[in-house]
Amino acid sequence: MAITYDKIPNNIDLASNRKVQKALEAWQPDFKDWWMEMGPEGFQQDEIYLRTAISVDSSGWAHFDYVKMPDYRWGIFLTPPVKNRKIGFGDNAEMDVWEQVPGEYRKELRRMIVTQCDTEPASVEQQRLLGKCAPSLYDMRNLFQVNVEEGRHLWAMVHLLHEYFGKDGRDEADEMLQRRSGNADAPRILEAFNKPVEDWLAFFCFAMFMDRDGKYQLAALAESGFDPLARATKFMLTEEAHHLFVGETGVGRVVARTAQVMAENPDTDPAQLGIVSLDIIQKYINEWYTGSLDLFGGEDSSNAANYFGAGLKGRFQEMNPKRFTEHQAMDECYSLDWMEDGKMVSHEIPMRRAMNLVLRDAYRDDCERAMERWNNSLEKAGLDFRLYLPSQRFNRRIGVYEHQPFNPQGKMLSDKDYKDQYGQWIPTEADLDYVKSLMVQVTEPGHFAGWINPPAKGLNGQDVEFEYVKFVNA
Ligand code: BYC
Ligand code: FE
Ligand code: FE
Repeated sequence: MAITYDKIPNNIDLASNRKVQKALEAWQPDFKDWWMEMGPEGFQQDEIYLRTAISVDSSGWAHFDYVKMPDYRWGIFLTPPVKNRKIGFGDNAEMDVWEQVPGEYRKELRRMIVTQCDTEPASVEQQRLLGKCAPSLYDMRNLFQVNVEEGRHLWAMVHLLHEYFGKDGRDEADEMLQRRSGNADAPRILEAFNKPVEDWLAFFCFAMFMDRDGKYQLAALAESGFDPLARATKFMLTEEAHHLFVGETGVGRVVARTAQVMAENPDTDPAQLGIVSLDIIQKYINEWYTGSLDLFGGEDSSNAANYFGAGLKGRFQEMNPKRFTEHQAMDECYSLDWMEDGKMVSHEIPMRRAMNLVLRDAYRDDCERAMERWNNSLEKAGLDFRLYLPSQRFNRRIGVYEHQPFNPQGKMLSDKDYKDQYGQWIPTEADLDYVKSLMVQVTEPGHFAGWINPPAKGLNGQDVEFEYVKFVNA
């Protein structure tokens, strides 16, 4: 499917749909204003080595060149339609997929699309100051790549709102540019998208854990019986893979650096060595991983059951027969323990109501795999320390464990013990200040801040020493 480069790059033949084209063209200047106000601060005139989608087939969608961020071609790209596609699961299974919003599920679809959409600009807002303390040009470029693509994901979802939800959709699209991460009066919808990402370890954890939640949510929506949503999210996933790479290898490079320096200086305090201690890295993992668990919603959820039953949101790789051969999920249960009347009680959740959990389990397994990789570098350095994912009960703000004093091992403590020990598990002000003190901007090509290793190789076949960002005033 060819992409046309009119005012709004697209592969949906926008020119033949004048009404939607006009609505989106009216939205575009507001998007650009938002980008200049809330996008990466201070680098809008610089030349960034970015990839841009120029076609949607797997071979040619990523075109690399120097681009000023405001000139990035944000556009609307859907994966090609699958002929005669049928709804794969739930009560409407085997019916033709919907090309228009089915009236009976309009509210649910609108809500899911709005929630998904809102996270995309939110993340750009959260990360807007990080360029100023990027540990290398390579990393700075990756940050900006992630940012422009999240901007494009906003476009992808706004297109759905404009094309399929009429006036309501246009109003929702306008509000996307009015809410602000962390703003008391008009915050972003999901709580975790309201805290600023203030240092690069937090950014790497964000891309590792939050963007990975995004991957699983998008994958669940890519199974949707509402075909335009499935096709939009499928293409977003191809871009998302790089964000996860940035997060996983980013944390991995910090872990490897710490391991290496500690192995060389076994008796020195990491703070004297200008590296992030493994304790602090574990605290960051605790904070961002538990925050990401909340993004899956409650463990026992009637919303999730409705979405699955209607065929709107599936499981991860729902149609992969190696994962699922049965697409009704009617007769099984998911057992889970939680507190009731002061005791841990085993509960049987009907499987459809446990769909947030089922999706989250696939996510957790994916995170465990990354954890093993990071631990490999600790093992190689001869260190005994191992990083781990905390219990699902720890530090939760949503669901059956919310606001209960469980420790990272999942054991319930007294409120006092919990409060006293919290700073051993979650970064304290002092930890955050220390990590911030390490953040210095490094702009010499091929050079890296001392707290992080260089990557194994450069991007798109370029050397690590490549000039990934060219400053106009340099
Ligand atoms: N914060 O039935 P429940 C991404 C509310 S990230 C605040 O348990 P449900 C990205 C809920 O609204 C992926 N409120 O949950 C990453 C409900 O309210 P009502 C974003 C929350 O609905 C990095 C009540 O609690 N995509 O793409 O099954 C960079 C009970 O809810 C939260 C999506 O989220 C929360 N965390 O699941 C850039 C996909 N959780 O009805 C981008 C679309 C729940 O009582 N969204 N509540 O008023 C969804 O599928 C669902 O809305 C959720 C929640 C999975 C988020
Ligand atoms: Fe995204
Ligand atoms: Fe992302």
